[in-house]
Amino acid sequence: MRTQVAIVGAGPAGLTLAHLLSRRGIDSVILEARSRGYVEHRVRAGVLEHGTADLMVELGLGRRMRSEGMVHRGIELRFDGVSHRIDLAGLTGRSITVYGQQELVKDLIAARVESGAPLHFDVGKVGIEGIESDAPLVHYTREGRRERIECDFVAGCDGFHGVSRTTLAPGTLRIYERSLPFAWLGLLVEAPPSHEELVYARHERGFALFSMRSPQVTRLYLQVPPDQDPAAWSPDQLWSELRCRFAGADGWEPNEGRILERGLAPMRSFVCDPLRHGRLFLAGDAAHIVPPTGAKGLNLAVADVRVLAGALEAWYRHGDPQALDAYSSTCLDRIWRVQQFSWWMTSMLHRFPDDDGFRERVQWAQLTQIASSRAAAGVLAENYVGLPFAQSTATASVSTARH
Ligand code: RFL
Ligand code: PHB
Repeated sequence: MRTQVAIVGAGPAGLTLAHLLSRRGIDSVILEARSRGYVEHRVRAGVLEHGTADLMVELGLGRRMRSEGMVHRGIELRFDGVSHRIDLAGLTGRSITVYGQQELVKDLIAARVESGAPLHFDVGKVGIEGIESDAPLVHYTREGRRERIECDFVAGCDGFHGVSRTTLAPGTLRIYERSLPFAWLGLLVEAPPSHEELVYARHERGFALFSMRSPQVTRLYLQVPPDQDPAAWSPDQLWSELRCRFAGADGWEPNEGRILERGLAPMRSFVCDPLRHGRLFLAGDAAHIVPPTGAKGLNLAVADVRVLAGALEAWYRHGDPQALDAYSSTCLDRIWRVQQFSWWMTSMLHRFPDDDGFRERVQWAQLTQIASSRAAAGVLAENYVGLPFAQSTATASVSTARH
C-alpha cells in the first residue's frame, strides 16, 4: 500500500490530522492498535478550548458537539470553603465547550469511516523505518498478515506509550520531565450536575474537581497518592471525601449517584524536543504530556496537528519545506506556554506531601489574587479558553532562533 502520510494512532491527534489533510487533498492511512469500541469508550478529557470547538465546526464535525456539548462561560475556584467565579467570557470574549473526548473521537471516526478513507483498527507490531530517507515505511500486522505502507511522511500520533517516539535512537531527542507526587482518581457518576460550571477546589486534604458530561452525568476527580488502587475506596468513602473537600458556607455539594466508572490518572509533565526527526513528526501525547489541571492535553494535541497539516500543505502544494522545518519550534512555543499554565494551575491547587506550610500560604496568596484582581483572573482566563493561534504563529520566528 502507498499513501502520502501514514498516521500512527487514532486518538484526537491522529484523527483530526487525517481530516485536516483530507480537506487539503492529501491522502493518509491511519493505523490504530486498539479496537474501535475501545477507543470510542475510553473516558478522558472533557474540555474543548474555544479554538478546538471552532475547528471541529470548520471540519464539518460540529453537529453533535453543538447540540450535546455544553458551552460554559465561566469556571469556579473554591478555597477556604468559598467559590470565586472566573468570568471567562467577560474577561476574554471566549468560552469553552464541555464535551467528552470519547464523543469527539466517535464523531471523528464516524466521518472518516463514512468518507471511505483508510482507518485500520486492531493492528499489531507497528514498526517505522527509513525516516531519514525520502521513502519511509510503516509495517504492521492485521488479521494475522504482515502489511506495509510506503509513504512520504509518518505522523506519530500514538500517545505517550506509543512506538513512534521510541523508534528514535537514544540521544536524538532531549527529554524534559517532571513527575508529580500524586494522581487523580476520576469518577463518572450517574447524577445530574448540581452546578452549571466546573468547580476547582483547593482543600487541605487535597484537590477536588467537579465537572460533567451531560445533564445526567457528573464527572468528579480527587487528588490521591500516586500508587492508590481506585478499587480500594468504598462509595461511602468517596462521597464523604468529596463532600469534605467541596464543603463551604453555601452548603453546595455534588449530587450523588451510581458510580459508572472509576480510574486513576497519573500526573506528569513531559516534553520532547525536537518533535521531528527526518520524515517522522510527533504530535500530541506522543510528544508531550501536561498534568490535567488546566484541561489542555487534548487541545494541545489538536494544536500540533493544525500546524502539521498546514506545513504539509505548503510542502505538497508549493514544494516549500519551510513550515515543515519550523514545525517543531512553532509547536514548542505553544507547548511550553501550555506546560507553564498547567504546572501553575497544578501547583496552586494541589496538596504536596512535603509541604511545611510555606507552599500552602503561597497557594492561598495566588488564589486570593486571582479572586480579587481582574488582571490576574484575566491571565487564567486567557490561558484556559486557549491561546490564540495567530499569536503562537507570530512568535514562531523568535522560537526558531531559540530552539
Ligand atoms: P491518545 O488519545 O493517547 O491517542 C493515541 C492513540 O494511539 C494508539 N496507539 C497506537 N496505535 C498504533 N500503533 C501503536 N503502536 C500504538 N500505540 C498507541 C492508542 O491506542 C491511542 O488510540 O493521544 P492524542 O491523540 O495525542 O490525544 C491526547 C489526549 O488523549 C490527552 O492529552 C487528553 O486526554 C488529556 N486530558 C485532557 N485534555 C484536555 O484537553 N482537556 C481535558 O479536560 C483533559 N482531561 C486528560 C483529562 C487526560 C486524563 N487522563 C486519563 C490522563 C483528564 C484525564 C483524567
Ligand atoms: C473533565 O471533565 O474530564 C476535566 C475537566 C477539567 C479538567 C480536567 C478534566 O481540568
